[in-house]
Amino acid sequence: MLNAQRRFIVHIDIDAFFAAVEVLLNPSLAGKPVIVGGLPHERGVASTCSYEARKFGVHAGMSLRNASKLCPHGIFIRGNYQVYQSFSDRFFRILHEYTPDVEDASLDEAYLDLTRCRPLYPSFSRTAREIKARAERETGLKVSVGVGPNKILAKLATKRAKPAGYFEIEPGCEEEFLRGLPIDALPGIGPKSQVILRMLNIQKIGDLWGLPRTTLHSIFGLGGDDIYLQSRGIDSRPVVTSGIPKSVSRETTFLQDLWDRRLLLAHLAYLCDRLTLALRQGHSYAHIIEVKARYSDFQTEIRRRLMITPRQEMGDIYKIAEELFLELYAGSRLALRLVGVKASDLTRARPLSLFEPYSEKYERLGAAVDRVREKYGFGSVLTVREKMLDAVYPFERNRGFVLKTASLTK
Ligand code: DCP
Ligand code: CA
Repeated sequence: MLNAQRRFIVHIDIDAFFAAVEVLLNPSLAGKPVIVGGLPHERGVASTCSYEARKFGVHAGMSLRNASKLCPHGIFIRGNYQVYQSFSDRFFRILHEYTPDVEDASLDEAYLDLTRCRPLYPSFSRTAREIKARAERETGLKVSVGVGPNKILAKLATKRAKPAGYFEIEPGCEEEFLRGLPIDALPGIGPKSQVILRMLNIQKIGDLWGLPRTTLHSIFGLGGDDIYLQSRGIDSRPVVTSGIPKSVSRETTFLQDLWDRRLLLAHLAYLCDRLTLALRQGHSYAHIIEVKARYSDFQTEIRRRLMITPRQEMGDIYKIAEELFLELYAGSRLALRLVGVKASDLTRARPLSLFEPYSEKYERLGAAVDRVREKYGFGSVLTVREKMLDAVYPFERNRGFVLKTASLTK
């Protein structure tokens, strides 16, 4: 019966992520030692580096100065987080097509639990290989994939698979797989514990199996129990899908306080556009839309609307935001210094309404807009209203308008 309960966990991780993106964007870097994080003379550390640079001993977290000593001919790049984020988004979007049970362990690393999807996939192994192939084809980056019956074994399998490989721990092969690995492969064994274990002449995971749980417990306390379980490849942690955020908001302060209604609405439209992009990315719909305005005297006012039918579509959300804004702004004698829009009471449920037949039309439209933007940049699809901002803000092809509050153009 053990096999019936055996889970099929896939761990997937992009190789040399930031560096690989830089190589993809500038193919002349291929095969060269690339170090991302800053220029050689700058303070700070390397975020990562290509495998070619690793041969010189460079690694993530090393100071740029040391990295440039070890690898004087390395190509140093400051890096662009926003670009990496967009590759990460694309990566996760692909993974979510295979199962809802996706845990994002970091920007470039995920666990997938395919167990629930048995009816969809006659061969889990084939599916896991297909996920790898698709992620590589559609991001242009190399990934490594490890497969096992739980998270720890899947992650260790990925380590074995690197670079660019696939490694699956077959049922019954767990012991053989673990036996020869060094103890520092286990995430639960910190540097201090390693020193103690080495003094006991324990180098390999297999060497740990000779120690009774009570012994490990008496040396390391609760950590010892964990080492006992980890060394045997026992891990019952579920794959945890990231929770839906409580709300998403976008706001901006203006370069100068504003009176002009049309220009204020242009800002509002642009913020709604950014907001609905986030909703689509999070596969969420909002039950509450809220508009915030701050006057030149710093007084802040908020208007909100509850919708029984949750919304995600730009046109709908802008219309509501505009109504709320005009209500709020009507008769104001003061200029505004900030405007913002917030979506809350988020849900992943597909909206159903008694009065309007549910249609996927808007979702398809949103997805089409996203595809165009992915290719040609956020600014490639803007409404006439949003385009008014052209006169006010610098425009970047990928990011769209660069508003005053930079983080909000994310
Ligand atoms: N990162 C960072 N600072 C660190 C470690 C990592 O900014 N100290 C960033 C840069 C990496 C990305 O996170 O590209 C992913 O981290 P990984 O540990 O997965 O390392 P890489 O993807 O670079 O290499 P590997 O092939 O070993 O996974
Ligand atoms: Ca990685």
